[in-house]
Amino acid sequence: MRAKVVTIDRHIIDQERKHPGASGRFSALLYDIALAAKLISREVNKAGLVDVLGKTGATNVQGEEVQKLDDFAQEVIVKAMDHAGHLCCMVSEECDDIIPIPGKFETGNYVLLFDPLDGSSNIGVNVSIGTIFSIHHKVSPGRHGTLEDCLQPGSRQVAAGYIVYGSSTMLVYTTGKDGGAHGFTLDPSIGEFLLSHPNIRLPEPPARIYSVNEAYYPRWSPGQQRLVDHFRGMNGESGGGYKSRYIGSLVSDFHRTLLVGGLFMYPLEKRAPAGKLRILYEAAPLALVCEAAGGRASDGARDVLDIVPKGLHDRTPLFLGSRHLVDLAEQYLREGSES
Ligand code: P6P
Repeated sequence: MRAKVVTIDRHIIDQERKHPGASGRFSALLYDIALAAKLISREVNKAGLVDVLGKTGATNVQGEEVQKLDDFAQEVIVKAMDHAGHLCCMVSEECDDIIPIPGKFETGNYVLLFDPLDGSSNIGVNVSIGTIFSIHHKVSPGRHGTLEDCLQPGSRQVAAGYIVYGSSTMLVYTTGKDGGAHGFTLDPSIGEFLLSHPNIRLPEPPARIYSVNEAYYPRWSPGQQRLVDHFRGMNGESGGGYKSRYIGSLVSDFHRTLLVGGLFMYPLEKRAPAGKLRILYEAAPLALVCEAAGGRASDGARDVLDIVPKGLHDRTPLFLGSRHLVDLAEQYLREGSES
């Protein structure tokens, strides 16, 4: 029997109906994110055809060269989200400080935190890239968002998700553990995100895949080295039989992990003592999606969702994926620190 066609708008309305008294503001916020995703997808998918490649010469807070598509994605999201009255402020990887809602627009009770185009160094070589978003409730008094509204633990997110611009454009979102994680594939011929992956669950048993940049092996902790030795089946370790898959684009590496299982790692290392990936708009939103799909997300010692960041661009080590593999990583790191 043919599966029914469910657009993301229909899905959001159905989800909203499960929350009597919902204002509809939150649903409208998700529609606007889907709209921004369609606009970014259109540009990303023709990047090689028009002069959108190349660098603007500017650098962002991370000191990374900003590619023109980064600028475009940043601008699309801000302009799609700043005037609808849902938000009290925004936070972006591309901006040092909080992005306020212009005084001429109505403000709302949500905070949007996002990485407009993660993995942008891959744009020029046609490797999949992505947008990551996180939504919190406003907690401070007054109309405008403050640091207090932004620096919240990931466990308080009301929704989170990502868009991966790959062989197809997919949007995956969750409204938290009980809401499940759902994937929508963009049909560019009608400009609609259609439900293609309802209730995503990390498979058990997971694929025997570990994902990490092994070039940093010499700079890892002893526990991290022994963990990867285990996956490689070295030194008579009981492990082995794993494959290594590392794209170097967080959204792509996570999306594969979410669909087939395995373990994605970006551990700390001597040159990145706090890790590389940012808490608010990378680790925490992907952690919410991962946990909603039955997986786990850790910084190597504790749940990512419990971390309370001190700064907008704070970083964390990240272990994301199949529950028992994240547990195993914590075990090796704990034993490594005790030896
Ligand atoms: P490395 C891309 O620049 C990014 O922020 C993530 O998308 C990706 O997971 C990571 O950096 C790759 O970092 O050090 O392995 O090149």
